[in-house]
Amino acid sequence: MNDIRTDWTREEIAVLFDLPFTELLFQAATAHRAYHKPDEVQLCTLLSIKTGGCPEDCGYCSQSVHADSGVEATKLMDVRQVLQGAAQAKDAGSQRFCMGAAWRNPKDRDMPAIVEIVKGVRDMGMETCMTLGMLTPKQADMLAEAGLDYYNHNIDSSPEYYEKAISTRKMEDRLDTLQNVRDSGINVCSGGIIGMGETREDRVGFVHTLATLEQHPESVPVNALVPVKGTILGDMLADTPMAKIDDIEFVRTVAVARITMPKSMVRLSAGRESMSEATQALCFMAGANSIFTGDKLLTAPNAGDDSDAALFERLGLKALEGEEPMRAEKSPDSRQNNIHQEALV
Ligand code: SAM
Ligand code: DTB
Ligand code: SF4
Repeated sequence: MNDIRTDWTREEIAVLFDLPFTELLFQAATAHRAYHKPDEVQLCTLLSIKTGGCPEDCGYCSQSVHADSGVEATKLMDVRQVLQGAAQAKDAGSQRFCMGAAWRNPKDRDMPAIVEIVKGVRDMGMETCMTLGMLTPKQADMLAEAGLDYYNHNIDSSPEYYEKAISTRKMEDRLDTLQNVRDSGINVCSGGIIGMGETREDRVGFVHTLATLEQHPESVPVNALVPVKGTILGDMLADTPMAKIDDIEFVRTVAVARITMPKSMVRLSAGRESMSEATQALCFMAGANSIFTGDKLLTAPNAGDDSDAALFERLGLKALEGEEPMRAEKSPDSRQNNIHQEALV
Protein backbone atom coordinates (compact mmCIF):
# COMPACT_ATOMS: atom_id res chain seq x y z
CA MET A 1 0.00 0.00 0.00
CA ASN A 2 1.29 3.45 -0.71
CA ASP A 3 -0.96 6.11 0.68
CA ILE A 4 1.88 8.34 1.81
CA ARG A 5 0.99 11.86 0.78
CA THR A 6 3.17 14.93 1.04
CA ASP A 7 0.71 17.26 -0.68
CA TRP A 8 -1.61 17.88 2.28
CA THR A 9 -3.26 21.29 2.33
CA ARG A 10 -3.87 23.26 5.49
CA GLU A 11 -7.60 23.05 4.75
CA GLU A 12 -7.52 19.24 4.65
CA ILE A 13 -5.62 19.12 7.91
CA ALA A 14 -8.05 21.57 9.52
CA VAL A 15 -10.94 19.33 8.43
CA LEU A 16 -9.26 16.35 10.13
CA PHE A 17 -8.85 18.34 13.37
CA ASP A 18 -12.57 19.23 13.20
CA LEU A 19 -13.84 15.65 12.82
CA PRO A 20 -16.05 14.24 15.55
CA PHE A 21 -13.59 12.78 18.08
CA THR A 22 -14.83 9.20 17.59
CA GLU A 23 -14.46 9.43 13.81
CA LEU A 24 -11.01 11.03 14.10
CA LEU A 25 -9.80 8.25 16.38
CA PHE A 26 -11.23 5.60 14.08
CA GLN A 27 -9.40 7.06 11.07
CA ALA A 28 -6.17 7.40 13.05
CA ALA A 29 -6.39 3.84 14.40
CA THR A 30 -7.01 2.57 10.85
CA ALA A 31 -3.95 4.45 9.51
CA HIS A 32 -1.94 3.12 12.46
CA ARG A 33 -2.84 -0.51 11.66
CA ALA A 34 -1.88 -0.13 8.01
CA TYR A 35 1.80 0.25 8.93
CA HIS A 36 2.27 -0.74 12.58
CA LYS A 37 1.15 -3.31 15.11
CA PRO A 38 -1.27 -1.48 17.40
CA ASP A 39 -0.08 -3.23 20.58
CA GLU A 40 3.62 -2.47 20.09
CA VAL A 41 5.28 0.64 21.46
CA GLN A 42 8.87 1.64 20.85
CA LEU A 43 10.89 2.42 23.99
CA CYS A 44 13.51 5.17 23.79
CA THR A 45 15.75 6.54 26.52
CA LEU A 46 17.02 10.08 26.75
CA LEU A 47 20.29 11.32 28.20
CA SER A 48 21.42 14.91 28.43
CA ILE A 49 25.09 14.71 27.43
CA LYS A 50 25.58 18.47 27.75
CA THR A 51 23.18 20.34 29.96
CA GLY A 52 22.27 24.03 30.29
CA GLY A 53 24.05 27.25 29.37
CA CYS A 54 22.47 27.34 25.90
CA PRO A 55 22.64 30.75 24.14
CA GLU A 56 19.29 30.24 22.36
CA ASP A 57 16.16 31.84 23.80
CA CYS A 58 13.53 29.11 23.27
CA GLY A 59 10.74 30.31 25.57
CA TYR A 60 9.93 26.82 26.84
CA CYS A 61 13.40 25.61 27.68
CA SER A 62 14.99 25.28 31.12
CA GLN A 63 18.43 25.06 29.54
CA SER A 64 18.52 28.49 27.96
CA VAL A 65 20.81 31.11 29.56
CA HIS A 66 17.81 33.45 29.18
CA ALA A 67 15.76 31.35 31.63
CA ASP A 68 16.00 31.52 35.39
CA SER A 69 15.28 27.86 35.99
CA GLY A 70 18.17 26.90 38.24
CA VAL A 71 19.49 24.32 35.76
CA GLU A 72 23.26 24.21 36.10
CA ALA A 73 25.41 24.28 33.00
CA THR A 74 27.72 21.30 32.48
CA LYS A 75 30.41 20.39 29.97
CA LEU A 76 30.01 17.60 27.42
CA MET A 77 30.01 14.29 29.33
CA ASP A 78 32.92 12.00 28.74
CA VAL A 79 32.44 9.07 26.42
CA ARG A 80 32.70 6.43 29.16
CA GLN A 81 29.94 8.03 31.20
CA VAL A 82 27.63 8.18 28.19
CA LEU A 83 28.26 4.51 27.39
CA GLN A 84 27.41 3.59 30.99
CA GLY A 85 24.08 5.36 30.57
CA ALA A 86 23.46 3.52 27.32
CA ALA A 87 24.22 0.15 28.94
CA GLN A 88 21.68 0.88 31.69
CA ALA A 89 19.07 1.89 29.14
CA LYS A 90 19.67 -1.32 27.17
CA ASP A 91 19.29 -3.41 30.33
CA ALA A 92 16.00 -1.65 31.00
CA GLY A 93 14.72 -2.77 27.57
CA SER A 94 15.22 0.39 25.57
CA GLN A 95 15.78 0.10 21.81
CA ARG A 96 16.91 3.60 21.12
CA PHE A 97 19.33 5.83 22.98
CA CYS A 98 18.71 9.52 22.36
CA MET A 99 21.38 11.99 23.41
CA GLY A 100 20.71 15.69 23.73
CA ALA A 101 23.05 18.66 24.02
CA ALA A 102 22.05 22.19 24.97
CA TRP A 103 23.82 23.79 22.04
CA ARG A 104 22.80 26.20 19.31
CA ASN A 105 25.05 24.01 17.17
CA PRO A 106 28.00 21.72 17.84
CA LYS A 107 31.43 23.29 17.42
CA ASP A 108 33.86 21.49 15.14
CA ARG A 109 36.05 20.78 18.16
CA ASP A 110 33.17 18.80 19.74
CA MET A 111 32.74 16.51 16.78
CA PRO A 112 35.47 13.89 17.50
CA ALA A 113 33.95 13.12 20.93
CA ILE A 114 30.45 13.04 19.47
CA VAL A 115 31.59 10.63 16.75
CA GLU A 116 33.20 8.38 19.37
CA ILE A 117 29.97 8.37 21.40
CA VAL A 118 27.86 7.42 18.36
CA LYS A 119 30.21 4.57 17.47
CA GLY A 120 30.30 3.31 21.08
CA VAL A 121 26.51 3.27 21.53
CA ARG A 122 26.00 1.67 18.16
CA ASP A 123 28.50 -1.07 18.98
CA MET A 124 26.29 -1.92 21.96
CA GLY A 125 23.51 -2.80 19.54
CA MET A 126 21.21 0.14 20.21
CA GLU A 127 19.74 2.58 17.75
CA THR A 128 21.38 5.95 18.14
CA CYS A 129 19.74 9.36 18.04
CA MET A 130 21.27 12.75 18.73
CA THR A 131 19.92 16.24 19.09
CA LEU A 132 22.69 18.82 19.12
CA GLY A 133 21.11 21.87 17.48
CA MET A 134 21.81 23.13 13.99
CA LEU A 135 24.15 21.11 11.74
CA THR A 136 26.19 22.02 8.69
CA PRO A 137 26.18 19.56 5.77
CA LYS A 138 29.71 18.54 6.75
CA GLN A 139 28.75 17.82 10.36
CA ALA A 140 25.74 15.81 9.21
CA ASP A 141 28.00 13.76 6.95
CA MET A 142 30.41 13.12 9.84
CA LEU A 143 27.55 11.83 11.99
CA ALA A 144 26.28 9.67 9.13
CA GLU A 145 29.76 8.27 8.64
CA ALA A 146 29.92 7.43 12.37
CA GLY A 147 26.71 5.44 11.96
CA LEU A 148 24.17 7.75 13.61
CA ASP A 149 20.70 6.34 12.95
CA TYR A 150 18.48 9.36 13.74
CA TYR A 151 18.88 13.09 14.27
CA ASN A 152 16.24 14.98 16.24
CA HIS A 153 15.60 18.59 15.36
CA ASN A 154 12.11 19.89 16.09
CA ILE A 155 10.22 22.50 14.13
CA ASP A 156 8.40 23.00 17.45
CA SER A 157 5.29 24.81 16.13
CA SER A 158 3.72 26.48 13.10
CA PRO A 159 5.92 28.89 11.13
CA GLU A 160 3.74 31.73 12.50
CA TYR A 161 3.96 30.75 16.17
CA TYR A 162 7.63 29.73 15.96
CA GLU A 163 8.88 33.30 16.05
CA LYS A 164 6.78 34.07 19.13
CA ALA A 165 8.51 31.28 21.06
CA ILE A 166 12.09 31.72 19.79
CA SER A 167 13.89 34.78 18.45
CA THR A 168 17.50 33.62 18.11
CA ARG A 169 16.94 31.49 15.03
CA LYS A 170 14.33 31.12 12.34
CA MET A 171 12.12 28.28 11.18
CA GLU A 172 14.14 28.40 7.94
CA ASP A 173 17.30 27.56 9.91
CA ARG A 174 15.52 24.56 11.39
CA LEU A 175 14.36 23.39 7.96
CA ASP A 176 17.88 23.83 6.54
CA THR A 177 19.28 21.53 9.21
CA LEU A 178 16.55 18.98 8.54
CA GLN A 179 17.53 19.04 4.87
CA ASN A 180 21.21 18.61 5.75
CA VAL A 181 20.31 15.62 7.91
CA ARG A 182 18.12 14.11 5.19
CA ASP A 183 20.82 14.62 2.54
CA SER A 184 23.42 12.91 4.73
CA GLY A 185 21.31 9.76 4.84
CA ILE A 186 20.51 9.93 8.57
CA ASN A 187 16.87 9.27 9.48
CA VAL A 188 14.97 12.39 10.49
CA CYS A 189 13.20 12.87 13.83
CA SER A 190 11.20 16.08 13.97
CA GLY A 191 8.14 17.20 15.88
CA GLY A 192 7.21 19.89 18.30
CA ILE A 193 5.46 21.08 21.43
CA ILE A 194 1.73 21.41 22.03
CA GLY A 195 0.39 23.71 24.73
CA MET A 196 2.68 26.72 24.35
CA GLY A 197 -0.31 29.04 23.99
CA GLU A 198 -0.60 28.39 20.26
CA THR A 199 -3.98 28.32 18.51
CA ARG A 200 -5.69 25.42 16.71
CA GLU A 201 -4.58 27.08 13.47
CA ASP A 202 -0.98 26.89 14.68
CA ARG A 203 -1.38 23.20 15.41
CA VAL A 204 -2.73 22.78 11.87
CA GLY A 205 0.31 24.69 10.54
CA PHE A 206 2.65 22.60 12.67
CA VAL A 207 1.37 19.26 11.32
CA HIS A 208 1.15 20.73 7.81
CA THR A 209 4.84 21.75 7.86
CA LEU A 210 5.94 18.22 8.79
CA ALA A 211 3.47 16.38 6.56
CA THR A 212 4.49 18.37 3.47
CA LEU A 213 8.24 17.83 3.81
CA GLU A 214 9.55 16.07 0.72
CA GLN A 215 9.84 12.95 2.86
CA HIS A 216 8.07 12.59 6.20
CA PRO A 217 10.29 12.41 9.27
CA GLU A 218 10.74 8.78 10.29
CA SER A 219 9.99 9.85 13.89
CA VAL A 220 7.59 12.57 14.97
CA PRO A 221 7.82 13.49 18.66
CA VAL A 222 4.74 15.24 20.01
CA ASN A 223 5.65 16.93 23.28
CA ALA A 224 3.19 18.51 25.71
CA LEU A 225 4.81 21.62 27.16
CA VAL A 226 6.44 20.84 30.50
CA PRO A 227 5.96 24.18 32.22
CA VAL A 228 9.25 25.03 33.93
CA LYS A 229 9.38 27.87 36.43
CA GLY A 230 11.72 30.62 35.28
CA THR A 231 11.06 30.07 31.56
CA ILE A 232 8.87 32.58 29.73
CA LEU A 233 6.28 30.01 28.68
CA GLY A 234 6.36 28.10 31.96
CA ASP A 235 5.72 31.26 33.95
CA MET A 236 3.03 32.41 31.54
CA LEU A 237 1.22 29.12 31.96
CA ALA A 238 1.51 29.24 35.75
CA ASP A 239 -0.11 32.70 35.76
CA THR A 240 -3.00 31.60 33.53
CA PRO A 241 -4.07 28.11 34.58
CA MET A 242 -6.76 28.02 31.89
CA ALA A 243 -4.02 28.10 29.24
CA LYS A 244 -3.07 24.47 29.86
CA ILE A 245 -3.68 22.40 26.76
CA ASP A 246 -6.91 20.48 26.77
CA ASP A 247 -6.21 16.72 26.80
CA ILE A 248 -8.69 16.04 24.01
CA GLU A 249 -7.02 18.66 21.80
CA PHE A 250 -3.66 17.03 22.50
CA VAL A 251 -5.04 13.63 21.46
CA ARG A 252 -6.53 15.23 18.34
CA THR A 253 -3.06 16.51 17.39
CA VAL A 254 -1.55 13.02 17.81
CA ALA A 255 -4.36 11.55 15.68
CA VAL A 256 -3.92 14.09 12.88
CA ALA A 257 -0.14 13.49 12.87
CA ARG A 258 -0.83 9.74 12.59
CA ILE A 259 -3.30 10.11 9.72
CA THR A 260 -1.14 12.50 7.71
CA MET A 261 2.16 10.65 8.34
CA PRO A 262 0.96 7.04 8.63
CA LYS A 263 4.33 5.35 8.28
CA SER A 264 6.21 7.47 10.84
CA MET A 265 6.75 6.57 14.47
CA VAL A 266 4.69 9.08 16.45
CA ARG A 267 6.28 9.60 19.84
CA LEU A 268 4.26 10.60 22.89
CA SER A 269 7.18 12.56 24.30
CA ALA A 270 7.55 15.16 27.07
CA GLY A 271 4.62 15.85 29.37
CA ARG A 272 3.52 12.26 30.00
CA GLU A 273 4.41 12.57 33.63
CA SER A 274 1.47 14.87 34.28
CA MET A 275 -0.91 13.10 31.88
CA SER A 276 -3.58 10.74 33.16
CA GLU A 277 -3.42 7.09 32.15
CA ALA A 278 -6.68 7.58 30.29
CA THR A 279 -5.21 10.40 28.18
CA GLN A 280 -2.12 8.34 27.42
CA ALA A 281 -4.36 5.41 26.45
CA LEU A 282 -6.26 7.70 24.06
CA CYS A 283 -2.93 8.80 22.55
CA PHE A 284 -1.99 5.15 21.89
CA MET A 285 -5.45 4.62 20.40
CA ALA A 286 -4.83 7.69 18.23
CA GLY A 287 -1.66 6.12 16.86
CA ALA A 288 1.17 7.10 19.19
CA ASN A 289 3.59 4.18 19.14
CA SER A 290 6.73 5.37 20.84
CA ILE A 291 7.61 6.81 24.26
CA PHE A 292 10.54 7.94 26.35
CA THR A 293 11.17 5.62 29.28
CA GLY A 294 12.95 6.25 32.57
CA ASP A 295 12.26 8.81 35.26
CA LYS A 296 14.02 11.74 33.57
CA LEU A 297 13.83 13.40 30.17
CA LEU A 298 16.70 15.86 29.67
CA THR A 299 16.13 17.96 32.78
CA ALA A 300 12.43 17.39 33.48
CA PRO A 301 10.84 14.40 35.20
CA ASN A 302 9.35 11.57 33.14
CA ALA A 303 6.68 9.01 34.00
CA GLY A 304 9.18 6.35 35.19
CA ASP A 305 9.62 2.65 34.46
CA ASP A 306 7.36 1.32 37.23
CA SER A 307 4.34 3.35 36.26
CA ASP A 308 4.96 2.61 32.57
CA ALA A 309 5.19 -1.12 33.23
CA ALA A 310 1.88 -0.94 35.11
CA LEU A 311 0.28 1.09 32.32
CA PHE A 312 1.48 -1.33 29.61
CA GLU A 313 0.15 -4.23 31.65
CA ARG A 314 -3.27 -2.62 32.03
CA LEU A 315 -3.46 -1.69 28.35
CA GLY A 316 -1.98 -4.94 27.01
CA LEU A 317 0.83 -3.09 25.25
CA LYS A 318 4.30 -4.48 24.70
CA ALA A 319 7.70 -3.16 23.77
CA LEU A 320 8.50 -3.16 20.10
CA GLU A 321 11.58 -5.28 19.73
CA GLY A 322 14.09 -6.89 17.51
CA GLU A 323 13.81 -4.63 14.51
CA GLU A 324 16.95 -3.74 12.67
CA PRO A 325 17.55 -0.01 12.89
CA MET A 326 16.12 1.61 9.82
CA ARG A 327 19.25 2.46 7.86
CA ALA A 328 18.87 5.15 5.30
CA GLU A 329 20.85 5.03 2.09
CA LYS A 330 24.37 6.29 2.46
CA SER A 331 25.27 9.82 2.50
CA PRO A 332 27.54 11.76 0.21
CA ASP A 333 25.99 9.92 -2.75
CA SER A 334 22.51 10.99 -1.76
CA ARG A 335 23.73 14.57 -1.52
CA GLN A 336 25.23 14.21 -4.98
CA ASN A 337 21.96 12.75 -6.24
CA ASN A 338 20.18 15.82 -4.99
CA ILE A 339 22.64 18.03 -6.77
CA HIS A 340 22.00 16.06 -9.96
CA GLN A 341 18.28 16.31 -9.49
CA GLU A 342 18.53 20.04 -8.98
CA ALA A 343 20.66 20.29 -12.11
CA LEU A 344 17.99 18.46 -14.05
CA VAL A 345 15.17 20.76 -13.00
N1 SAM B 1 19.44 22.18 21.69
C1 SAM B 1 18.91 21.28 20.76
C2 SAM B 1 17.73 21.83 20.01
O1 SAM B 1 17.02 22.68 20.50
O2 SAM B 1 17.50 21.35 18.89
C3 SAM B 1 18.55 19.94 21.35
C4 SAM B 1 17.89 19.82 22.69
S1 SAM B 1 16.26 20.51 22.85
C5 SAM B 1 16.02 20.47 24.57
C6 SAM B 1 15.19 19.31 22.15
C7 SAM B 1 13.70 19.60 22.12
O3 SAM B 1 13.14 19.42 23.42
C8 SAM B 1 13.23 20.98 21.75
O4 SAM B 1 13.24 21.19 20.38
C9 SAM B 1 11.81 21.00 22.29
O5 SAM B 1 10.90 20.56 21.30
C10 SAM B 1 11.86 20.00 23.44
N2 SAM B 1 11.65 20.67 24.73
C11 SAM B 1 12.53 21.46 25.38
N3 SAM B 1 12.00 21.95 26.51
C12 SAM B 1 10.73 21.47 26.59
C13 SAM B 1 9.67 21.62 27.52
N4 SAM B 1 9.79 22.39 28.61
N5 SAM B 1 8.52 20.97 27.30
C14 SAM B 1 8.37 20.20 26.19
N6 SAM B 1 9.35 20.01 25.27
C15 SAM B 1 10.51 20.63 25.45
C1 DTB C 1 11.86 15.76 21.86
O1 DTB C 1 11.05 16.12 20.98
N1 DTB C 1 11.58 15.68 23.15
C2 DTB C 1 12.75 15.33 23.91
C3 DTB C 1 13.77 15.02 22.80
N2 DTB C 1 13.11 15.44 21.62
C4 DTB C 1 15.14 15.49 22.88
C5 DTB C 1 13.17 16.38 24.86
C6 DTB C 1 12.09 16.77 25.82
C7 DTB C 1 12.67 17.73 26.77
C8 DTB C 1 11.75 18.03 27.88
C9 DTB C 1 12.25 19.05 28.80
C10 DTB C 1 13.48 18.71 29.59
O2 DTB C 1 13.71 17.55 29.96
O3 DTB C 1 14.22 19.64 29.89
FE1 SF4 D 1 18.98 25.54 23.61
FE2 SF4 D 1 17.68 23.47 22.54
FE3 SF4 D 1 16.86 24.56 24.87
FE4 SF4 D 1 16.55 25.92 22.63
S1 SF4 D 1 15.58 23.95 23.13
S2 SF4 D 1 17.37 26.74 24.56
S3 SF4 D 1 18.36 25.33 21.47
S4 SF4 D 1 18.76 23.50 24.51
